[in-house]
Amino acid sequence: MTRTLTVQVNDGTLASNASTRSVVVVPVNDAPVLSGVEPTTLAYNESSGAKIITAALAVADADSALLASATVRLSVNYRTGQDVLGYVSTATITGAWDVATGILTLRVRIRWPITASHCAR
Ligand SMILES: [Ca+2]
Repeated sequence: MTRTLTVQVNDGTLASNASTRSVVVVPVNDAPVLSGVEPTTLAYNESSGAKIITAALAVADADSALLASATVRLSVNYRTGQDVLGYVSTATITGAWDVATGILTLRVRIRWPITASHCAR
């Protein structure tokens, strides 16, 4: 996006001519911003099946309305063989659960629009 700077001086009585210069601002790729995950503790009864982790997740990206990938990680007290993260499969989303690290990675064949409908379970 081009911006125009205008410079003008004044001697205390009269103003000079105005001189301008155009400035082309080259955008950079800003990181997406994640918000909305509920701050309250989620109660889960052992062996009670899948449970949605968040219904309020929001993502914003100043550069694009499309995402390429996401990760969900059991970051504290992950128990190998007991804890599992899953996702809702679609025609465009693939997922990989890494049992060793407790990380669910979601990737897309076609970048998907940013919505909260792809929450981990
Ligand atoms: Ca971006």
